Amino acid sequence: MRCDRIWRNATLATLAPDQAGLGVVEFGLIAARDGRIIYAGPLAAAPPLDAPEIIDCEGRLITPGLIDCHTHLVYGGDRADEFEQRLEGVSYQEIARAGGGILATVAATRAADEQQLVAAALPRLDALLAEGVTTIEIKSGYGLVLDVEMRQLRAARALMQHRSVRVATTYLAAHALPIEAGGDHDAYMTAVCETMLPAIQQAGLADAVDGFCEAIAFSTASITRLFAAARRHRLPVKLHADQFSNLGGAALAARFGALSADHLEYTDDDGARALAQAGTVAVLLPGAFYCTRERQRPPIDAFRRSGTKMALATDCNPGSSPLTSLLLTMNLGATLFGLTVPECLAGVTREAARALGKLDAIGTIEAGKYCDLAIWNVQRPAELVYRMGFNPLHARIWGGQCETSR
Ligand code: DI6
Ligand code: FE
Repeated sequence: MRCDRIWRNATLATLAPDQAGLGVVEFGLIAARDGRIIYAGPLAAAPPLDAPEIIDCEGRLITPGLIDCHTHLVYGGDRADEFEQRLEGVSYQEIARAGGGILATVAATRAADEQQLVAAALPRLDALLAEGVTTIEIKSGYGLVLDVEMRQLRAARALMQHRSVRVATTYLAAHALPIEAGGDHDAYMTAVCETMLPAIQQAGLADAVDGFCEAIAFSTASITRLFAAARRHRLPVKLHADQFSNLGGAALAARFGALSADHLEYTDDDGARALAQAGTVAVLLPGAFYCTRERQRPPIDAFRRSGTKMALATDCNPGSSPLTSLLLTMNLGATLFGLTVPECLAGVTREAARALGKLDAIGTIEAGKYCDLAIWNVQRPAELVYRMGFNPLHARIWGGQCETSR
């Protein structure tokens, strides 16, 4: 069989769903053609293969390329000043109620043009890519008016012209109520459902729609209107749910067959069961938990009991999670939430792909999928989770193309 490139002499963590645990293959081999995997498995079981380039991995570990399935990577300004206020004892919610928080970033984002948004996002993206990320989800939500929301989404898509990365965009329609709405959530939601969402869908700028269901943001009634509009326009939904209180966000997301419900610190057993039944992925965001010094942990045991799939993401945003490391995110997931090593690794690969509705194309090392890989200078998968602030990436492979080894 002809192919473009072969990686041999590697330990594979394929994450294939039909294999136990991480799907580890010793003495493994991966062959790629036209950007896709055509064989992945034991050397001994490989068909005859013929490639112009054969790479000896010298026993290194290969995982699927990492996927960050929840970020707000594109925004203007920063919120280091609020970080200092929080150190003085002011809470994240107090800052938001006083007109800071998300609205501070909205002002800075509105003041930036598309090029400036791209330029500001690139160093954050590069930090993620340096750790083997090959796909990233990016939300809007810091414009809150049509032209700026579109600008953010276009900037997110433009990142694909600058770097070899797959970007999934999400229209975060209900993030915060803009000041000019004068406190009228209903009128704002009417503008979203009747004007903004249809225009963004028409322009093909969003792969999904998201909202922030919380006392400091939008009620379940508002989110229900948003999700109904998304359904009319055939866009899948996701939800920031149950982060600071239990408004029943998980159950609401499940009712609409959401791709994911994210945060979930205050989700109860019923919410967990609803997610499992709907096949909605629980996206856990330990960076936000850590930065807001939350005490209530998401109900991991209830998720395990109900069979809810769990993903892990950075939530990279300027306020509650200025985090640009998926390796550290795995460590936080293990240490703060008690996730196991296989749960952490599945959370940034297979389950993250599922949370984006892209499991057919990415997230595991299986024939037919894009050849997006991370090659690591480690022997055991646990080494990717237990360290803090250490990056053992050897090479990042995107669409079958090698990037320079370090
Ligand atoms: N994701 C969000 O959208 C908000 N919280 C979270 O975890 C906050 C974003 C922000 O503070 O800018
Ligand atoms: Fe978020």
